[in-house]
Amino acid sequence: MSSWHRVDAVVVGAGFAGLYATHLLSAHGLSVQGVEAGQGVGGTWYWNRYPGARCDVESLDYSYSFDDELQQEWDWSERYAAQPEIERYLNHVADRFDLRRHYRFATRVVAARFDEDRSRWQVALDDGGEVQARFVVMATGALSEPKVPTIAGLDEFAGRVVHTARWPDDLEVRDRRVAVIGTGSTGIQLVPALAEVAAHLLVLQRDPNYTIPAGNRPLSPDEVADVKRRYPQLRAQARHAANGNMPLRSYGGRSIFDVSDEERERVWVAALQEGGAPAFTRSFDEVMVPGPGNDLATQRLLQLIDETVDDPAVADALKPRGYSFGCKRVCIDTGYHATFNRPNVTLVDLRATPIERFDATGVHVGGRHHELDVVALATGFDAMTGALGRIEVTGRDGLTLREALGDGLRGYLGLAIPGFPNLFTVTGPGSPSVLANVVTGIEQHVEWVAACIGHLDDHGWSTIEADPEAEAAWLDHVAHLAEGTVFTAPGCTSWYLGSNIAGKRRQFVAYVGGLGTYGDELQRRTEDGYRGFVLQ
Ligand code: N01
Repeated sequence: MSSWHRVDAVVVGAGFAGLYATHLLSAHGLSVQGVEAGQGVGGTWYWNRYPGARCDVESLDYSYSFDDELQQEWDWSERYAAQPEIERYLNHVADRFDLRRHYRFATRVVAARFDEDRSRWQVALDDGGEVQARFVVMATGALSEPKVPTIAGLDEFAGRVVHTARWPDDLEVRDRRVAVIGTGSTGIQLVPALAEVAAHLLVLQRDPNYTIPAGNRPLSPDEVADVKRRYPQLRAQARHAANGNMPLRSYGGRSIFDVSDEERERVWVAALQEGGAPAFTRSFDEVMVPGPGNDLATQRLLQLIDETVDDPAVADALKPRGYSFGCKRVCIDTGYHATFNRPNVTLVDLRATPIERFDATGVHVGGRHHELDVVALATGFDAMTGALGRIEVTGRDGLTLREALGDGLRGYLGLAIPGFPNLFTVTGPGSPSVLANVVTGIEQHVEWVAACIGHLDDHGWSTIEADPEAEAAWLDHVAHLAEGTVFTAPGCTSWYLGSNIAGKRRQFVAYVGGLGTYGDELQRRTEDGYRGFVLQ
């Protein structure tokens, strides 16, 4: 690449958000330079290649809606697609819309500086290349910056240590002695898959999680055809739904206190058999509302552990304590608790016996030494702001994004941060993002960004920037909506609240009011002359 390469827009990332942004902006006649750290497209679905990786939104729903031919021609094989299938899908999308030609792969954006005189971003790449662009679209993902904990002696361990979000293709786990640290959504998927092949699996668990059976299964040709026939209507409904999902099934709509204990149990047995989060979370109106209904749901999921796990002491150790169902992101699983009945799986409750230290050959914990070949860190992410803070972004008056973020969240509508003109965040902090079907949220944001750029051009504006007062009011509104919900209940800690990262302020990351309501709000503010933004 020549020293200065000029384009209209730089798009950072080639996941669902980056690919669609690149497609739509170039379809609108803009020149686009995409930059992606991975060797290929996929984003989350490129990096998270660990055994068992699978989406928890149904595949017919967790896919682009912007092109009807695309959704008609692609056939998903399972109710919940596994990582290789989603990666294949995104490769298909990249080929179909000829998106690779816009990208530099295996390249990172290391810095971006706003040149106030020219109203241009100067974007520096780690291969020495530099790009000058009017717009920067941060399609960097909410959960893309791995959290690697510091654990005594782990750097002395002579075997392989891998984070699940950087799982190497050449890692051999068959017939090996493997330890997993972390039992969130990732660990809960990884553990059953590893147990099938490893000689021995040691699960090092700090906080256990509540989990609901996924009920994954092959999709029948009839149900695929039925959804494809109804796609236009279902996708439109998803855009207005609180969770951004298509109404593939109907749930609940009644109070848990209007039914007998027997009826409640009948509904929950059916929900757990059907599988998937919504069947349970939406079975009754109060399941996800702090109080007695949520308490009953919590008790039912604890009972499920007792029903599944043979050894009562192991069952007890697998039970979450001190927080209720719904506080952390709801996990869905395929045989997670039953895995602990296998003879080759050992659970260590780190709440009772913390890790003493690792050494060259394994780990000392609970007064025992366990020999290991592989340590898998399913320890999560520096969510929402981690990937943004990693890039040296400098906006107006030398303000850096890292300074602007400080110990918390920034962002107006999850789209823009004051002081950083013409820089957009896709599904950023304070938007529904991680609480909704993120593909629906991505389409909503990317389409807004493309229309916004069109508006600037049509009216001769050179920059758009979030107003600090509008941002502060929006973040207050986001925090206010989260108050009194299951996500912020007393005793609750989660990456949703930033509490997995030392030094982060406790602050809920997403807009709880629902994707449809958010979309209406966004539209009103846009039609009201881009209220809350400054156009120059
Ligand atoms: O990460 P997490 P994740 N010592 O932060 C433990 C999405 N996702 O990768 O809770 C010991 O939830 C930590 O313990 P504790 C989804 O949105 C989706 O699992 O801090 N343990 C916890 O158990 C999800 O919510 C899908 O006590 C340590 C775990 O590591 C999000 O990604 C699949 C530790 C981290 O759990 C993140 O999930 C996978 C330490 N020092 C992920 N540090 C699907 O679509 C951390 N832990 C299905």
